[in-house]
Amino acid sequence: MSLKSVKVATKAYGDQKPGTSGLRKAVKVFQQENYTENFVQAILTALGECLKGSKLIVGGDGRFYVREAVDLIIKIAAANGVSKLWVGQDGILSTPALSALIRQHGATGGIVLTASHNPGGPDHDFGIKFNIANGGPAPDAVTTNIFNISKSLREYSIVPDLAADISKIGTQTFTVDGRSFTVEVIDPVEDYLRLMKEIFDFPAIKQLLSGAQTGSPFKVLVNSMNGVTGPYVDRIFVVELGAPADNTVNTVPLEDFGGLHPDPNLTYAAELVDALRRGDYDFGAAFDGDGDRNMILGRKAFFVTPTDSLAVLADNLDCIPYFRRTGVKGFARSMPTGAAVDRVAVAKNKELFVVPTGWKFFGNLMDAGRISLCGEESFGTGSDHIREKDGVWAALAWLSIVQHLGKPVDQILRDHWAKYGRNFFTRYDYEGCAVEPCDRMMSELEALVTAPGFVGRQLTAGGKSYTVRLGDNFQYRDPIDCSVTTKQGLRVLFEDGSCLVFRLSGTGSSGATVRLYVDSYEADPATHGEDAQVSAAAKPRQHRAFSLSPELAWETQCLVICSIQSTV
Ligand code: G16
Repeated sequence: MSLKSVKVATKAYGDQKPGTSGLRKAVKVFQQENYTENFVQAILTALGECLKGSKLIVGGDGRFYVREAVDLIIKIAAANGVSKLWVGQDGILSTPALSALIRQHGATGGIVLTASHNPGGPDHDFGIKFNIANGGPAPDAVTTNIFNISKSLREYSIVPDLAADISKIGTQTFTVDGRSFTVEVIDPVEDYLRLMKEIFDFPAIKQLLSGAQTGSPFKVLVNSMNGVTGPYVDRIFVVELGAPADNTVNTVPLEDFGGLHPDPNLTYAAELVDALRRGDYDFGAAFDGDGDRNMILGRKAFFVTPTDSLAVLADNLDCIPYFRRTGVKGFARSMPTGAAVDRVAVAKNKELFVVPTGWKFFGNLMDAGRISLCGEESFGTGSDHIREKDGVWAALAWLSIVQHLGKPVDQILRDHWAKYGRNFFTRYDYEGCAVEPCDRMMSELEALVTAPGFVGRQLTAGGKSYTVRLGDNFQYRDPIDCSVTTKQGLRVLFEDGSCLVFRLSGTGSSGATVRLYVDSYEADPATHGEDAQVSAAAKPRQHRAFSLSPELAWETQCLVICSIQSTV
């Protein structure tokens, strides 16, 4: 059947500015007349000369509105001269799997439909993100171009009568305006599984889980939080690695995540924490809605902070066949992430890069062969096997290390701290604030930390003195393309390596979220057994290191608290 595209007049929206990772808004915003259509058209127009004949991967985390969005993308892509789309069956693709598919097929890019760890459902969030040909999130120059196009859009092109069936695996070919247009519906798991089998030693992990290695089974509990990782987890952990079926839970992707907030941390993955505290599991893992974030627990819910996870992985990458083949290059972390990995880099004589928050900043370093591993405090860990962070990969990497070292998770951490010292890392989130007072607070704080005389000030807390080494608003110059990104968060670095960071979140769907990150370093083994994790609801003054006494803590807390009070 021969189909024709039409042009539809539209009015531009002024708010389609992608944040840290794509455009994230309430579902109801995307459901406004032509809102989704406009943004998809802006993404395609931004491809410029690459658009005609381009090939894209499309999929999402299964949340509410993914199916509608996939249908629109197919119709709009066909009208814009895209030649082929690979679409996950039923619109399902984890973010890491989509990144892998872009690279495997040499696609022009991909469109990821997710609001990541934000709740889903008609009254919650949706998101659209564009990934470039290396498989990673589009860099700032691309997203700025998309935003600029969206602001002056007057029409979009669509093939209203094109009906592709995304429920069945197979290829459908259409003739649109005399050109051929193909939609290939693919199994979401198959290619990703093949990649994982190339990276990890599956038979060795299987032996660990079954007990063939030590004489008793190593019991895992994996919680997909009703997000997209369910089909991947069931296939990998149960079918391939032989874990009992009841060791994976919440593995059916649901449009509203079954009411869960699919963010794998101690607060929102409490079900996993409780199960590990009660049960006799050796290992727990949870993933977020789109499968790029991970949380790792050991016996009795021993919590591995993302900061420690990155450092331990860096220290043990040679346990993993992929890195034995490729060699271990450098490491990278986002600026607010605790500095534990820095010490590993020094010990191993590897390059270490500190980039702004956002996975997109790791892409160039990976493409240039400068880093093998990177991570963020926001429960993201990944390697250069793809260009997104990868939750399931992180769990398999940890199991590889446990298998190789023959030690449980908690022992691996204690040994790591004994060797390198320990970074106590905590993050405090102030959500749902009004934008203007938060912006004002950040300006006032910036004036404080960059004032003459701030460097060298002695601050005492918890009986310990900290000397300010640097106060700034973090700026990053990409060592590969030399692009400069400014105003990425306020830093106060101390001479012993401890650090305070303030920044505004770039992933919220409305209002402002203030994040305060505290990283304090302890070399003294007597302190290493202390609990790093203060309740997520705790105020900064409860933190063990930076309590009320020093001027800095007092001033910053007042500013944060005043700003929050002025919003209620
Ligand atoms: C996204 C990015 C991450 C980043 C995080 C920060 O995560 O992909 O690289 O660390 O946002 O979020 P915020 O700006 O709120 O601190 P995700 O998992 O939401 O895509």
